[in-house]
Amino acid sequence: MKNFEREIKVREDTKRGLLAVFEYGENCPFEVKRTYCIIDVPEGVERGFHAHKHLEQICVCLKGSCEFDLDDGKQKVTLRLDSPRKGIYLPNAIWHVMKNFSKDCVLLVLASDHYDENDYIRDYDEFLNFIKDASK
Ligand code: T46
Repeated sequence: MKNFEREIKVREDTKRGLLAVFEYGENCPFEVKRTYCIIDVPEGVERGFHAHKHLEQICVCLKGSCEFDLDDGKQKVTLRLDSPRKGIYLPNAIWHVMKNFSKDCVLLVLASDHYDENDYIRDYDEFLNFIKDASK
């Protein structure tokens, strides 16, 4: 299983607070074409349930916490995000579910490309076939 966890570069002092940096070639392996935020997720709601054909993303909880179930078709892992110092690098072809959002969770996502619904695989069996075809 790949290592999805990434350390986010922060500049912090007690007088002025924290500044988190995402920099292409440093801690972000792609040029960012889109960013979006997920906030105010009601208790118990789970999101995701898809994989991307090509898209790469970095996910960071700027506030609060949430968990990611990650599945590469062979192995599964659950990672918790609870600090702006920690990120998840989400490459393509990883089935992901986001869950256990805290009430105050602000999830920031940096994406390598524009929004394209055709890049989503929203059916798990289709995802497994995609993985199989990609490894041929
Ligand atoms: C992902 C995880 C981590 C847009 O119109 N533009 C956008 O940039 C995005 C991200 C979504 N949308 C639309 C598509 C849906 O009608 O917003 C609606 C909600 O999207 P979705 O149900 O895909 O949201 P999540 O939270 O399940 O997944 C999101 C991203 O869509 C996805 O790429 O990897 O966060």
